[in-house]
Amino acid sequence: MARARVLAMVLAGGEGKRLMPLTADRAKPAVPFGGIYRLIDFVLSNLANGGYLRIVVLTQYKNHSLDRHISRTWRMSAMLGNYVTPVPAQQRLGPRWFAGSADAIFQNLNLIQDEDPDHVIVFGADHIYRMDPRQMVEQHMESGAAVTVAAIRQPLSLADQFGIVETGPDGRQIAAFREKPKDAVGLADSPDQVYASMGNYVFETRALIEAVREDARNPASKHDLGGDIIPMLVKSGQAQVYDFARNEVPGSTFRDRAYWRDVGTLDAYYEAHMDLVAVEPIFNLYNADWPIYTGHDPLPPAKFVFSEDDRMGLARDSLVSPGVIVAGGLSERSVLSPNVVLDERSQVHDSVLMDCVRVGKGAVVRRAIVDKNVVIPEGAQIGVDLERDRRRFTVTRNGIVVIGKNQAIEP
Ligand code: ADQ
Repeated sequence: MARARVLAMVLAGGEGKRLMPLTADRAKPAVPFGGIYRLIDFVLSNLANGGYLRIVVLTQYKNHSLDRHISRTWRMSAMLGNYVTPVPAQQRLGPRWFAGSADAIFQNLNLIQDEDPDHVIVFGADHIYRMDPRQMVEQHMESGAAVTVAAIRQPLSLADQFGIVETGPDGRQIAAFREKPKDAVGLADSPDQVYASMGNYVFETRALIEAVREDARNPASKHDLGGDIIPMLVKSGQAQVYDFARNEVPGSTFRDRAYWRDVGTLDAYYEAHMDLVAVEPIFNLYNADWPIYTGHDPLPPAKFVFSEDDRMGLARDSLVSPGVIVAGGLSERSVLSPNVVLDERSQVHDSVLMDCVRVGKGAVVRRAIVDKNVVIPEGAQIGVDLERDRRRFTVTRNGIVVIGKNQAIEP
């Protein structure tokens, strides 16, 4: 039997309002993560490792850095017809942006028709996880469903952030699907949890085309996959669930098996970083059997300069990227992105520093996310007096201080 033809569409048009100020001038999938990655690298690596190498990335807001990253890093050999192509909202159907994710697909139906695949993978672009998508596609093909929705158990308290799945007696057929309900109830076998859609779908091509066309004709629709298309297919009994807990990725350890983080809020983004620096990482970047691909300028190795008088010049429980210079400073439980400099006697604890951040002499940074190019002046204190920080920076519900890209800080 010939191998099924599969096209992958990655939805990368999300605005990411809840990640402000990190999304002030970049699309959410382009937000840097883990020192050297961007959020979109995780889904693209999962697809590429699974052998799905025909990928269109649907972009929209502030797509400059996203487009640049994709065309630089994900430029794949055109041999064998492989590609990863960013497709910006082109307003082909009149002067309007995409209304929702279903509209983004509707406006790009020509791409599906050109490729003529049997199945279309539609994955979100802003989650941290490892997944072998082949296992989901296999289940989808065996079942003959119009759509298969990947799902994972999440805390009941987060139910209003997700599409919530209820399954029928066989545990596979989706009996009900509600997008971000305020009144969800827990699972029978685990009352504190719900079964949440991961925003990753596999569609039978004809069913997808028909569904988005029908949706486009409906003036009452918000043209959203989770809010409109999936409920429509559930109603007609054509939707199945894929249980992410069953997914097995080569090289995954017990702790990071079935790990999935929606980093839609600043606190979740911060916590996902702390999962990386945990001594026994909860999400393991060092799995060579399922690499996460990314790209960077050629940079020199990280350098540590010891300062004899106060025994600094080191990093503990930290991820340290190329180009970093720890010049007599100290990093603990932190992620240092390329070209970060920690000056003499500076201290960085439990923080995420993005490219080219410089921490001046004797400055202290605690529980903070510091975006690109920020210079922390000599002796400054960040995350020490939250009342003061609130007047000059963003401070999250969990007390994480967030400093936007290029923001100037008074000495
Ligand atoms: P949300 O993430 O809130 O919930 P949405 O804002 O539509 O839904 O984003 C889904 C994906 O589509 C994201 O990757 C986003 O970047 C992208 N996107 C959004 N609008 C787009 C557009 N117009 N063009 C291109 N891309 C666009 C979704 C599901 C829930 C599920 C969660 C899991 O709707 O059911 O539980 O994902 O995080």
